[in-house]
Amino acid sequence: MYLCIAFLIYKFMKKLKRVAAIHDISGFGKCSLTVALPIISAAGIETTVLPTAVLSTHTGGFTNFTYRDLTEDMLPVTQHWKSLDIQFDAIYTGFLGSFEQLNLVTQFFETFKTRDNIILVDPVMADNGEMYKIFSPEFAEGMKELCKKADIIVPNITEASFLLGETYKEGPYTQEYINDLLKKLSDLGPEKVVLTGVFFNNEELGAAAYDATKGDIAYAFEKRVPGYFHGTGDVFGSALLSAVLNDFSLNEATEIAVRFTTSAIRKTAEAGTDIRFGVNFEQTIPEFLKYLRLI
Ligand code: PXL
Repeated sequence: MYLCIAFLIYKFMKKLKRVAAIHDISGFGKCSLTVALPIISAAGIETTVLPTAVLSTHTGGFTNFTYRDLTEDMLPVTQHWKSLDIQFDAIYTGFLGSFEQLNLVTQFFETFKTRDNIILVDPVMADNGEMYKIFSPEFAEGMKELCKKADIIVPNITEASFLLGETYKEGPYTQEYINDLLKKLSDLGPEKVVLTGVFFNNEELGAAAYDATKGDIAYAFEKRVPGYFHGTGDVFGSALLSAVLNDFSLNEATEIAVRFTTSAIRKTAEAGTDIRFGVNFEQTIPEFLKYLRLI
């Protein structure tokens, strides 16, 4: 009898999954780890962090920021975690500051990748047709190598163009153009590609998802909120991964991530917050948990 009850409790209790999040910490201006850690944790997933650098602010629109590079710590952290036999259900990488960090992340993948876990790479390096100031165009080649090792990648259209060595095109886009980008990105290696910043008209903005295992392409849109907001790619990536690890399909996860990110952007725009400060994802978390059917 007791054994039976114990078995039922075990069967219906959800296993606590664990993510390794490899990004920088930008102290002010919500992005990277200050976004990934709270969002993924709120979604009921343990979030282990490997900080790649500590900055006073992110690099988008601020000047004179401090930058403490943590490259030297990355291999010892990897080795320590390996010695503890820690396992991860997903590895999530974002902003990486150098070729050396790309190599160290590759070693992290080789150390912790299993048949069952997921590698999600957000190739953070560019937006609005341009590389971020601190990166050279050659960096895109290194990021492309990292993307080849991922199961899921989440580039924006500028990053997709750099990864494919193509000229960036301004939107609105056609479905043919987006589908072609998705397939070419997947041909690099990842089975799943979610492209952000997709729009077919000026009223709506969203993402497109391609799952090569199913040959399936889906789009998710919300009403566009005018303006450019920092850190939204990290909010999107964290939400997408949270939904995938809560057993939603890629298409459902994309829809959840688009709704959550847009809602956070809308609140920020309504409050008139400086766009460099990041978006109000905090007060959007209750909504997010409803989308995830956790509450
Ligand atoms: O949100 C992407 C990001 C992450 N980390 C740092 C950044 C940026 C984008 O500018 O500067 C340090």
